[in-house]
Amino acid sequence: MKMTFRWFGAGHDPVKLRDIKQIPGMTGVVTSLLDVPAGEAWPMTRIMAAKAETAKAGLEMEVIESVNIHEDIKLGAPGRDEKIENYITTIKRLAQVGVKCICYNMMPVLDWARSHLYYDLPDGSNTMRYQAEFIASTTPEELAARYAKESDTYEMPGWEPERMKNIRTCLEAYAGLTEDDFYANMKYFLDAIIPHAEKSGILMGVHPDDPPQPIFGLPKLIISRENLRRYLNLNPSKNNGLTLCTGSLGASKANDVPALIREFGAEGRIHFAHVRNLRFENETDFYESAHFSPCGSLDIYAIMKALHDVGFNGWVRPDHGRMIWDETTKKGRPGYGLYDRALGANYLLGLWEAISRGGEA
Ligand SMILES: [Mn+2]
Repeated sequence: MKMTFRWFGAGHDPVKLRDIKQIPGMTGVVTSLLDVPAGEAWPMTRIMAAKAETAKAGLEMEVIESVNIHEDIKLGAPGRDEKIENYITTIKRLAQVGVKCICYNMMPVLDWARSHLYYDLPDGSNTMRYQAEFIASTTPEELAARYAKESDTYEMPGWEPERMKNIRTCLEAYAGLTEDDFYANMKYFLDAIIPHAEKSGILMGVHPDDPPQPIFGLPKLIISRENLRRYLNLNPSKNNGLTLCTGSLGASKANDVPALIREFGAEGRIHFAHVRNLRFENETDFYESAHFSPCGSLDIYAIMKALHDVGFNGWVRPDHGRMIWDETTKKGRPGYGLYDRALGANYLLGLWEAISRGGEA
């Protein structure tokens, strides 16, 4: 298991590479080129610059999150072939600089959604929260405006003003799409890219939908054991695998996260893991808690034990954390402060060491 840390890139992240390097056990960053629009090939010069910058800080760049999928691909719209070709070009270029894993998602239109970005907890920290009733009573435009206002320093990936301009057209396009159509479009994409991922030695890890329930009438597919299985079966190559996100899958009470890890991990289909905790407030609502098991509703020990037992040797990153200490007054990227994720990483490493050395005198 390799511990990594998400870093949004110079100019896009208040967290410095040097600070990440100082976290014990940290091997590398999971980064992206946020400003390259979905559907375009990533420029080689930019990829090489990101690689050089992380290498200079003594960190690896083996995992990229995300290379986003253009809506034309998800919708099976005319123009998808060109975007798929560009995706293949990006895969090949990333492989050239030593990238080994690409995380992406198939969420329609919106990458993720929360009702609150900075929800105050009684201890003075703040965190992201999901309230189904709030989401149901608002519109994507209102939510985007709220995110922009609350988080005025950084654009939220998936909620960029540019994307919001076309939101109505996108929502309407999905209204005519059946679940079978959606899977057929995903298969078309996978069958095109996976042979190239195999040749390039790139492991593709689809991230589950977050949250695991339909919002704004959009279909949500990658949310359950059955659908994860269906997605993997679309293309049986081992390179077609999962980014196992405990917080996304765990936000549905129907999912037994350690059992999912044991099932898909034993088949070698989990390439990358996001580990975070959340606390349920009722059947659907939750806030993102500290990683330590007693702080939330997920059993993080059982999750790390399952990863260990299936011989997981991919990358882990602590997923979202709270804003704590002096970060509560600065508007960092919601979920992506330095401190709580650093604490989380070392908690996960501590569990891993104890599990690995279990039984030693
Ligand atoms: Mn995640």
